[in-house]
Amino acid sequence: MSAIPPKEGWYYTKIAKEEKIWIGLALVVCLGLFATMILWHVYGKQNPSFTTYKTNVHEFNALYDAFVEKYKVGEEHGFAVVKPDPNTDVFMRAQIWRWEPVLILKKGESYRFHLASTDFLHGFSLQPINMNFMVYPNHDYVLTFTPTEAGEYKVICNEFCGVGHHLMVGKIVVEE
Ligand SMILES: [Cu+2]
Repeated sequence: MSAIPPKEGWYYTKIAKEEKIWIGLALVVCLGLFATMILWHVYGKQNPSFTTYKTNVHEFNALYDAFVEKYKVGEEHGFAVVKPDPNTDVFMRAQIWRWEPVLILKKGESYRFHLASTDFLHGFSLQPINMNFMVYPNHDYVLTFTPTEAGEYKVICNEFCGVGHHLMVGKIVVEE
């Protein structure tokens, strides 16, 4: 409750001309930003479209395990190194505090990526090209992905997820 109540009927007083101009300008800026959001999604390169499916930890882990078993070529620092065939489904799992597996992909080939978290909210951030996706638990984010440059890429988590957040670094290698 206010110690200085406004005058009775203040709500129905007319808006001053200057205030109307400000409201108009603010509306134009809002609509401009809204249009930019759509244009950025279509023409920007950081947030391509993806499809999201409902899943659960059990279901995703089963798909993930089958994927790793089928295409595993080695191990590195306790991570499975997986080299999937082009034009296949690729699974990447986020959990405290790791992105797995280490992926080896072929330049110019297309892959259907599945991203999911099995515990908390994580952020998939592919560096240094700066592609970013939110990864929620119980959701499978599917995007078709064609690496266009060979090299070694880092996958870092860009959503703070606890004490080991800074250690959550995965690896994708793109071969010629
Ligand atoms: Cu994190």
